[in-house]
Amino acid sequence: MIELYFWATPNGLKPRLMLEETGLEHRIVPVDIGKGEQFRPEFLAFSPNNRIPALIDHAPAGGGEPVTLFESGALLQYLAEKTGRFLPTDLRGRADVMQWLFWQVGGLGPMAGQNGHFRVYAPEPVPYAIDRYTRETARLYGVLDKRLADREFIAGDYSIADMACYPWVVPHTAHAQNLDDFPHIKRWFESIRARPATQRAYAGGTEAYSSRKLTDEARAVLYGTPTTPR
Ligand SMILES: N[C@@H](CCC(=O)N[C@@H](CS)C(=O)NCC(=O)O)C(=O)O
Repeated sequence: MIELYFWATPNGLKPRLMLEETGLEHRIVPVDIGKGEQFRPEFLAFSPNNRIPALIDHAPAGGGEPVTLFESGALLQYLAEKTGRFLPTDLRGRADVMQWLFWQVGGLGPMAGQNGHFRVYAPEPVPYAIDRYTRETARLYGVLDKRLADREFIAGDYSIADMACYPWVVPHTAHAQNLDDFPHIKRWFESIRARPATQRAYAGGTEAYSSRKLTDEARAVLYGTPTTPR
């Protein structure tokens, strides 16, 4: 049995997609990051970066102690290796998927994340930051669009690279990106959105596990204003 420590954010939804695609038996453990549950000692004991998603596999391959993991890219890779799915085993195919997985966790995720932060959550408008992260998000969309121009998915068949990127393209409107400007992303996005596993992940992922409105308390918890109870 796998426990996924989850909140319905783009990073949380990456392993959720993978669990739905593979059908691995799992249990969702909510971590309300708006309430500061990511700072609970029992969570920090295996997820020391105080962020979701994280995972505990109580039945790892070969037996033994449970495996604990944090960082969404590491979760996706682990689940792919556990199931033998969505990550090729040949040298070139695997390297291709892994470079795009790293591109997402090191680029698209953080840049789109800052884009969203300065647009939605910053306590005061910072035009330079909004401009900087909007342009950087657009640049990365351009890279992805070019990549998808002559292939169905990012690297070979549908893979963990696609599952890493998709949840960060879902909020494209909030990040001031128009998919009409990126026709290859648009086609890829629609095809992933139509997958039954994607439908299940989002149907079961966004209502019960999201902070509907960011309260001052949640803002303080998440962004470390002086009232943060750390
Ligand atoms: N690099 C991490 C980023 C994870 C991350 O930023 N998680 C956010 C939600 S999307 C979080 O848990 N934030 C809580 C906090 O900042 O305290 C990953 O890919 O897993």
